[in-house]
Amino acid sequence: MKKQWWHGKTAYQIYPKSFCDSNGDGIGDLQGIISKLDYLKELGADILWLSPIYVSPLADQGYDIADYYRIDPRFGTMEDMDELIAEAKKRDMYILMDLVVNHCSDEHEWFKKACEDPDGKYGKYFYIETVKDGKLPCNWRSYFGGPVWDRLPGHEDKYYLHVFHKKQPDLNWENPELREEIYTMINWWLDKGLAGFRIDAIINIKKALPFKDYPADREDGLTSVQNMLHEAKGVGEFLGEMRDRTFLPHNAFTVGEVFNEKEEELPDFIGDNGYFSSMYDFEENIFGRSHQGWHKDTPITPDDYRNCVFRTQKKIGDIGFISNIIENHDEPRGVSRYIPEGDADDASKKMLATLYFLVRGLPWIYQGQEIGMENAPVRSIEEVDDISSIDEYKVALAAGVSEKEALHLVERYGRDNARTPFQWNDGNAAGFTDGTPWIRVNPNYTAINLESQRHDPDSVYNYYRKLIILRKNPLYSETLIYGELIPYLENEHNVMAYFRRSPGQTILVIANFQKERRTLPLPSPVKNVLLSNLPLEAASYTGTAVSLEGYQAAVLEI
Ligand code: TEU
Ligand code: CA
Repeated sequence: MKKQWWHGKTAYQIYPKSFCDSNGDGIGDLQGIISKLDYLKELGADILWLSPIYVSPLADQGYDIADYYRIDPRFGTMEDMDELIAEAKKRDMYILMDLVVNHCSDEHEWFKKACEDPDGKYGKYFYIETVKDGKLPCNWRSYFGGPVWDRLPGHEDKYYLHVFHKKQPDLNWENPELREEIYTMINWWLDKGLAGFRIDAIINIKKALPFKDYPADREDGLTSVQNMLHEAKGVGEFLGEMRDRTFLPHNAFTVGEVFNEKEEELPDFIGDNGYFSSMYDFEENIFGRSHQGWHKDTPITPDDYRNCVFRTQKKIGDIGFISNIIENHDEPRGVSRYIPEGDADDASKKMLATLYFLVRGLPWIYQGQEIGMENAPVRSIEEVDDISSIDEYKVALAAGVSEKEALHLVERYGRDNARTPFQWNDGNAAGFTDGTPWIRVNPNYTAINLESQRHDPDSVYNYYRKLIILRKNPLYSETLIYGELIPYLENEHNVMAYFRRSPGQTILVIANFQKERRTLPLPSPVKNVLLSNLPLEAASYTGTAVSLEGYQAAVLEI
């Protein structure tokens, strides 16, 4: 694998709507982000990905774009965007935007024109089918519930495809004219100085055609889109064309949101000449998921988490550089998901940080993760914003789950968990806004906020800073960035440990992933303790073993 400029960086995801509100309207915005660039620099973030801020009706919080060339006034202006790019550059930071091109908004000009003339130029930008006797072209289920077909506004017998929300009509990538529109837009943004993109839901752009039913996987007679994706062939033709027409000529950094990739295609996706620079590891995220819905999901244990991480590491090997996360704007907070219920505290949060941050690949921090933000309680479905959660809540109730349990599922898995405002301090709305926040603030903001951690050397925040500094430390960076990852004690219950090995240097990352203390064997004496989330006295590690407190992690040069 060729070395790249970004391999030693730290990446950070900003969900603009919930990051920092600069004008008191309760919605995070670009000027808010600009005002926090020095904070992000202090943390050690280098690459910043912004979730969508384009013009949008926000049916799916901006992942439904109505104008790819304009910033939504709620978030600011194009001048603000240019200022952010310029200010980031001054700080040696890189800005990525979200490339959402599997679909646009039903309020996009293209879709409006398609409704006027379904058989014309713009009708061909979408999948529009004539439906006779009410039989839909296929029985796929939208990711957000219900059929993927809705009637085309103004037409009785025409339906359009949307694998996501009905306000997100799928763009027809089989149409070269549509693809040209996309490439022009991408180049326009890259010419403005963007460092690249995070690429949304991109595996969905290639459908298995012609449309056909797959065996129903629920009582509703519908089937998960993923059953179709397994059969879809040729996505690489589109991805390779997009890379060659846009990313490559700009030497852009790109990271794909890829689910359902085929293992044999990994070199094509993230190899040295891959479609993307990187892609996210979602093994931990999809673990235990059921097509039946959240009420049938299997919660993940520490051993499951470890096995998922190692499965990805084994799969990727030296093919490319995977992007590692514990959460994002679609997922619950990592510390609430991967640490056994009731055990999330500063020590265990730092342990989890150590484990994911030092595996091979590009480490990503999602806004608020660096201060240990947790899932938020849900009192009623009325206070839930996430369309995915609302659908899953209904599915659970329909399956006979009690309302209390259905709400608990939303607390456990809902996307609002990652979208409650960043907790800057213990003031009004956690310092996120001087106004009324668009979404409820996690009531634990008085205990978990940046201000209370920033100057505390033992805080979760400063532990993340130590991790970032360690990974960039020239004494260890070659090993921590490029060193081979070799699992250690991988069948030991509630242990996660791995070597990072480069010629002449071996670093052991070892964690006791449970409350009870334990002593674990060491393969050779400790030369240096590089980091630990709890005090690690010399007496606790001899040549043959190391004693670890509950949820203690240690990074040891051996
Ligand atoms: O998510 C793509 C995706 O895989 C979704 O099916 C995801 O599993 C779902 O959102 C979980 O509820 C991307 C974006 O990250 C997400 O925020 C958008 O809602 C979605 O695409 C549509 O753009
Ligand atoms: Ca605002």
